[in-house]
Order: sequence, then structure tokens, then C-alpha cells
Amino acid sequence: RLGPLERREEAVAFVRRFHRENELGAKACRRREAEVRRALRRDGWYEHTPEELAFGARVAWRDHARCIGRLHWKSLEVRDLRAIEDPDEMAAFLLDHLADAHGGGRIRSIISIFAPVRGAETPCYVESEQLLRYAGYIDAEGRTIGDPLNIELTRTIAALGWEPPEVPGMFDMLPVLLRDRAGRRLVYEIPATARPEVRISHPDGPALDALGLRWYAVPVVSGMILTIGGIDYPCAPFNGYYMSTEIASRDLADENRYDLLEPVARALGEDTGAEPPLWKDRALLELNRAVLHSFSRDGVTMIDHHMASAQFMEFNQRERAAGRPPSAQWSWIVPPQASSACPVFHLPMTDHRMVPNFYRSGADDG
Ligand code: NRG
Repeated sequence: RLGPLERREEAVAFVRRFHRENELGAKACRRREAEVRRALRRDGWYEHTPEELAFGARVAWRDHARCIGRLHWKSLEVRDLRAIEDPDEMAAFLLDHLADAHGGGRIRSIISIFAPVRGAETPCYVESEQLLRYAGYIDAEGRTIGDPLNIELTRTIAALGWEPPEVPGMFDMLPVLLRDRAGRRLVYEIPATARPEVRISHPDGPALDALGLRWYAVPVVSGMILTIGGIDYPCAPFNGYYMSTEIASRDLADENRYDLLEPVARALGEDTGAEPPLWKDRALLELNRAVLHSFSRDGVTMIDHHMASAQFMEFNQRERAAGRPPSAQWSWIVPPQASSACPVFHLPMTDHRMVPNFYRSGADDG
């Protein structure tokens, strides 16, 4: 991604920031900077200290323009797994990550950082966008079953020998897809105990029960590259907890996802032929109530969009007070539900494209 000059520039800027923000003194900073420059000249890369790695990961979160949940960036638990390169071992650590992140429902924010890119070789990484993904199928009649987002991933995994259930369902959990150093794809099943799910029910009664909705408790994003001081970590899966709208207003509602507004509205007794189609607004609202109710019923951490907006305003204020006007992309920060009733809607935002950060290898992301 970076040429040698850009890498050196990012490395030096990072070393200086690390020392400045942690008040480690000018002398230590100069010594470390010289060391990093030497390593870059000699090898083309350098090794982060464990402290630099932890700081870099937290700052990457703090400066990620698309995340509304950054208030608690300092509390990210960083797992230094740079020594793990074997895919079987990696898979075992990913299962640990899932279990510890869930923590019986009290979700902890964790990042597991595996080997960085050193020179020309790409180390083993996770190819799935999240560790937990529901299969998507197209049946004989051309109808979609499950999550349309993952149809391609499901095909790939099936071609590698994974067998879908006899009767394909709406919420069949896929195994994790890894790609090893040699470019080989490997598939790892996730035992049911490592991926708790929440059954979605409505607080007012059984109206939605027949739809059989559920979602997994922990979003572990595994498809992004962590970049710190010019060094890329292509395998650095991280998790926080869900904001209710991610599931209720997007995953279950988007037309190119589960597309459930009509069935939900009908289950609630709405006339889905009505114009204007405000039954959609009601379906969205009741889905949000159901998702919030269900996670709370099961004791699984979740934040609603009003609370998340308030926390982002607090984050914005704290960062400004610290002399760091935060990066933000309006279209990603503003929740898709009750948008203008959320204070973030009225906040001007700028993306300063900071590094360290998380990015996707696809081009759209910069
Ligand atoms: N919208 C996606 C998840 C993206 C990441 N969301 C988080 N991240 N909350 C979805 O599955 O709906 N996190 O690290 O907590």
C-alpha cells in the first residue's frame, strides 16, 4: 500500500505521537525514532513494541471516521498475537476471542492482532468480513434464503467442503474462512457455544414469534486492515457491541438484506397496501423495540441509537478539549432511525483521514 518514503513518514509521525501523547519525553522519542529509521533502511519494516501496538490499535479506533461508539476507545483490550502464524492456532485464538468478547453477555471490546505484513509476504488472515456470518443461498426457484450479503461467501465455503444443513435456513452460521500464507483457503467450524445468539421477540406479545428471527450477540469485524505507523496488520479482528439499529434497521430491514419490513408489518396487523407506506416506519420502530427488548431479556450488551448519539457528542467534546477535533463521516455516524432526533444529525463533521486507522483492501475506502 505504501512506498518506502510514505512508510517512513508514517512511522516517524507515529513514533512522535506515541511519545507525545504518553508524555515519554523528547530523549526517548529521538532514540526510538533513530532505531525505527535504521530498521526501515535495513529491512523495509520495523517491529512495534507491545506498548506501541496497544496505543496504535486504540488510536486507530479513536480516529476511525465511521464509528459512532468511540467514547470508550481507551478501554480496548489489545491481544498481541503477532507470533501466531499457523492457521490452526489462529483459529483457536479466534474462538477464544469470541468467547471472551461475549463474556456471558457483558460484552468486552477486544482486538486480536496477528502477524503484520513484513516485506513482500502476506501472512495468514481472515477472509470473512465478520467472524460470525449467516449463510445465503439461492434455491431452485431462484428465491433467496438467509443473508443475501453472504451468498458469495457461502458458495466459496461450500466449494471447500462445508455442507449446509439438509434444509437451508434463514440463520445458518457459516464457518470462518481463513487464507494462509501460501494463499490456500481453510474453513473452521465455530462450535455453537462460541457464538451465542439472541432470539428476537416483541415486548408486547408473540406477534413476531412466527417469523423465527434471531441474531448473533457479538459483531467481530475481521475484514479490515489495521495500519499503525506505516505497518499493516491484515489480520486484526476486533469487536465492540451492537447498536440496535445495525440489526433492526439495516440487517433485517434493508431490501438487499433480510428485507423483512413487509412480513413484520403484516405480523403487526398493518395494511401493507396503504399509501403513503408508513407501515414501513412502524415496522422499523417495532423491530427496533423487539431487538432492544430481546438483547436486554438475554442480558447481552447493546446500545440504542439515542444513547450512542449522546455518547458520540461527549466523545466529540472530549476530543476537542484535548486539541484533537475528531474525524467523522456524517453518513456513517448518523443512525438510520430517528436521525434528526439524534444530536449527531446536527453536528458538522469532517474526515481528516488520520492514521493509525482501519481500512478495507477494496478501493472505495481510502
Ligand atoms: N453493521 C454491522 C456491524 C459493523 C460493526 N458494528 C459494531 N462494531 N458495532 C452488522 O453486522 O450489522 N463493533 O466493533 O462493535
